[in-house]
Amino acid sequence: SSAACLMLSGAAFAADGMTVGFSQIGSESGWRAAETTVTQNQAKERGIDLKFADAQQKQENQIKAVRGFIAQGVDAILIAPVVATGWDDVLAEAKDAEIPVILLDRQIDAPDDLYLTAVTSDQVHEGKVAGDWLVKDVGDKPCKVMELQGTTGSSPAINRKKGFEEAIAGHSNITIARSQTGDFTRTKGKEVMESFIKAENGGKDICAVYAHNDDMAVGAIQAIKEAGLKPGTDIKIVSIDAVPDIFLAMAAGEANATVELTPNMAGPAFDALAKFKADGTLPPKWIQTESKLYTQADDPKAVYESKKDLGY
Ligand code: GZL
Repeated sequence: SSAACLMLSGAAFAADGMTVGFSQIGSESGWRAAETTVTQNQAKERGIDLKFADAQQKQENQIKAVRGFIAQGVDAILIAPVVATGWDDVLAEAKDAEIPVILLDRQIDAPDDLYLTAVTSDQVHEGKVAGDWLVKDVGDKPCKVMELQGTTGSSPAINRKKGFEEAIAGHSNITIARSQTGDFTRTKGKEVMESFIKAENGGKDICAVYAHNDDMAVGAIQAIKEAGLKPGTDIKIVSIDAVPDIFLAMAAGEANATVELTPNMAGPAFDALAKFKADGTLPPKWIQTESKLYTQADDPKAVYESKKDLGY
């Protein structure tokens, strides 16, 4: 009917010609770089003019960027919030300006009327999947785990820790003996792992590494090898993101498991935005993306090939 096609064209129209500001955290990890690439491609495909701002990991730069987007009068704002707190004021300013805000890949502690929706994975579940894999792998053998946490105060760091601890709670033979932030980067992940190795009898007392993202796991793998130990066999490696390089490590027997995080948060975000702009439909406050466990049994070489050109 004409109403229906008006509606459809309305939806399409709402996406075309929109200007959207995107406050991105930075490029701390391969996954983050892929999210940026995918978001830019999704915007292009939809005729959206994307204004991109890189915050170099600083919340104050994100807040500045959002204020700039409000001043420009953009149609909508995407934010990947580096930490979970401190957003209420700037989001209230966006609300007053009637500019919808969508959160990508991380949640915040703020009233949910301050944003249209949050497109994220279930980060507690990710930690649980990682922990469940280790529980199955070690059985009732004593296992000292080194935890490399994500950025302090970020929702993934808080939630992935929570989920992993839930998984190992009923297994007293598995303990998190040391836990420190590696800020989601390879460099810091390697540095922190070097200190853990020094503190744990040259690494001989370490059974496993749980890294909140693959980039820190890759750094830890380098540190383990430089200490003369075999990652993947002497020390098991489990992490999250499923970036291409973790599959290279798996194919070499140097990593054991990862939980996939799609870099395409923008697709669902732009769909929700187009509908909201077209007919005022309010999306759910949380649009959840899938999580999938990959291990060495999942043809890591083929998975690497399928992911290597996606912008990581
Ligand atoms: C999680 C996302 C995390 C990735 C890291 O949703 O915010 O940030 O797991 C990235 O690789 O740094």
